[in-house]
Amino acid sequence: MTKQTGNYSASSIQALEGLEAVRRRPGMYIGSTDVKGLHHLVWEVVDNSIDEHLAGYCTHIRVNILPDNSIQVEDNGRGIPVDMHDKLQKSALEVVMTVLHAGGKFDKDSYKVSGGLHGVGVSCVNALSEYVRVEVRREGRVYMQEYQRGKPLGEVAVIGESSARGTTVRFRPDSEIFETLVYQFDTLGQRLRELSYLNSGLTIYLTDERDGQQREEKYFSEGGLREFVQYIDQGRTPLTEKVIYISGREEQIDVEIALVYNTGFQENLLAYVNNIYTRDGGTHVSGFRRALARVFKQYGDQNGFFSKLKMEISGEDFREGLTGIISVKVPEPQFKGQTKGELGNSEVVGIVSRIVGDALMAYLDQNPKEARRIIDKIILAATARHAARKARELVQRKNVLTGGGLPGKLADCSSKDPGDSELFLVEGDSAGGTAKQGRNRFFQAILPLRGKILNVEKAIEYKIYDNEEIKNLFTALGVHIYEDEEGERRLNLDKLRYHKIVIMCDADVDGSHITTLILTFFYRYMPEIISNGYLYIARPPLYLVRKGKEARYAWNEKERKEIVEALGKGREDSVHIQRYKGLGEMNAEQLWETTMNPETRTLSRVTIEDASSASYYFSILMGDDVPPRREFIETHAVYANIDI
Ligand code: 0RA
Repeated sequence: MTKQTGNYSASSIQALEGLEAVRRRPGMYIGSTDVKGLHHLVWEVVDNSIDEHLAGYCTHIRVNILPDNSIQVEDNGRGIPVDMHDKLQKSALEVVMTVLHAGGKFDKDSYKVSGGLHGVGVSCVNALSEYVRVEVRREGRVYMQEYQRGKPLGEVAVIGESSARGTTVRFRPDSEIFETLVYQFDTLGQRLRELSYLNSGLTIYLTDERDGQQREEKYFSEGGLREFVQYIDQGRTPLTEKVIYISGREEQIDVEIALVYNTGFQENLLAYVNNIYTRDGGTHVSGFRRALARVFKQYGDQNGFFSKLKMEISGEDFREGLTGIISVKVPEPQFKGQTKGELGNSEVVGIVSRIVGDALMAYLDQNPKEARRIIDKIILAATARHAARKARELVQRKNVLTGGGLPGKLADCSSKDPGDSELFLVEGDSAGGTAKQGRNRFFQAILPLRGKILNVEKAIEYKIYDNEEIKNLFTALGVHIYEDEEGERRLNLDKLRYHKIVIMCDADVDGSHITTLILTFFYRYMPEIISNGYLYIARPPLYLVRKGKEARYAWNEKERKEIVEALGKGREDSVHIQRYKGLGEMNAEQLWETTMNPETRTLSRVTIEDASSASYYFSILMGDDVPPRREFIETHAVYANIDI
């Protein structure tokens, strides 16, 4: 990155809004007040330190989880300015900390935009914290100010001298605001590792100082994206030795890309804009795909490699077994879409496409052996896609011939109106049996799924249609896949038989693993089911609390405590508490009452965002070492927040 010129002074800070608004509607600023929002506070502060790195000033960041779940972020950047603010007659430090959007980030000339998605500023963190202490080392001195719920506890004070530079922000999230105050080391570590790959040369430490949980990790990457792509692809077999690395800059937009091809069949593209993961891609991804297809097509044609191929090649064929990281830095990013996970800036398509096109063509010319291997893989992909189409058509035609016979394992409902009908996908035959007894057979159908269904992230498409469970799913749902004019796979929903499809698995690690597998399947092969809002996750209760004849269910710790309070006057030993580990521990009546009855159950609707996270974690974690993956899935089991 180039160093920013243009001196920053207090006068370029614009005062916009008070912090009261943030406390009144925290969700508007940090998304939510659950565990995700809690972690968002850390990203707000760390983003500022990363900005300092991007501007060429910061080399080290330390993030500490303190014993009381406070967070401390320390960097060696320039330090927040401390000069007097002309209009407000206050120290710039106080303005940055207490005025919303005063980070100077609205002022393009004086500050590099890093976030765009986050980027609500450290003042938000201040507003949502019980206590904040900020220390600035700048121009030989150490400055300090403290705050309570956003309000200064005193003036900015000089508390010492130092030749070092930088900022230290310590904050304790407000228990009046957040539903949980407990930080997760792994969540912080995952993102900080990602940030170290995206910002090579930057050293980040994460330290847990909580009682009994003391540990420290260091994240540093010399090779940046080259190492990141290898990290993600570990556990897969590479097709070529070297990572293909591309970088360039045009019209103030930096483009950096690292690619490897493996012998697998999935495309794994992670795309970032200003260090933020863009789950829905956007113009940077379009530009990349366009160049990839164009260059390989041209190279293959010029060398006559495609001459024997009978079928046409589609865009997807160039990306089978491709793992890639795309990172662009855009001064004024525009994010689109419902979750703002898609880059909208149209000028980026051409820029990325040109940079990738030139670099890739040069790579192919200089590495004919690798080029040939990738071309062979593309030919194989095109051939396999045709085989998959045949296999699919075979399965789908068979259904038509047998009069659309439904799978034997399906206990169908009697209603034929999809709008009323629900299909429960139940883990295992035994829970499936209980669900069959407990259901309302008029509108609820049960399809038991055996154990772990095929891990579709690792399977080639035509094999999918050999899999009994998956065939059953297609026929039970009444949907079929076809290819549109551009050769992209689409799902025909005209004959969809249920408008609620409910994944019902145990509330334990294996259960969430299976849920994640099923989500990934829908995400990869039936995204239309998710985007139409037809996919749900059932939420079985975690506890049954009993006292005499009275029995109540609890879905979380808080409810359990409330029930113990109500039934047993707060004494755990005066009530009987049963912890449900699996659906199998409930009888049919209990399962109906807690998990299936529309009047009393809790269902979470799955969003594309949930499913794409499931798939993202799989793509990162589907190496061959099972234990860390299990642990991760346990802490990150994906559930939507919408209760219905
Ligand atoms: C406003 C302006 C400048 C830097 C910062 C804020 C800043 C904020 C944070 C928060 C954590 N670490 C930080 N480091 C810097 C620009 C400073 C200048 O031009 O001298």
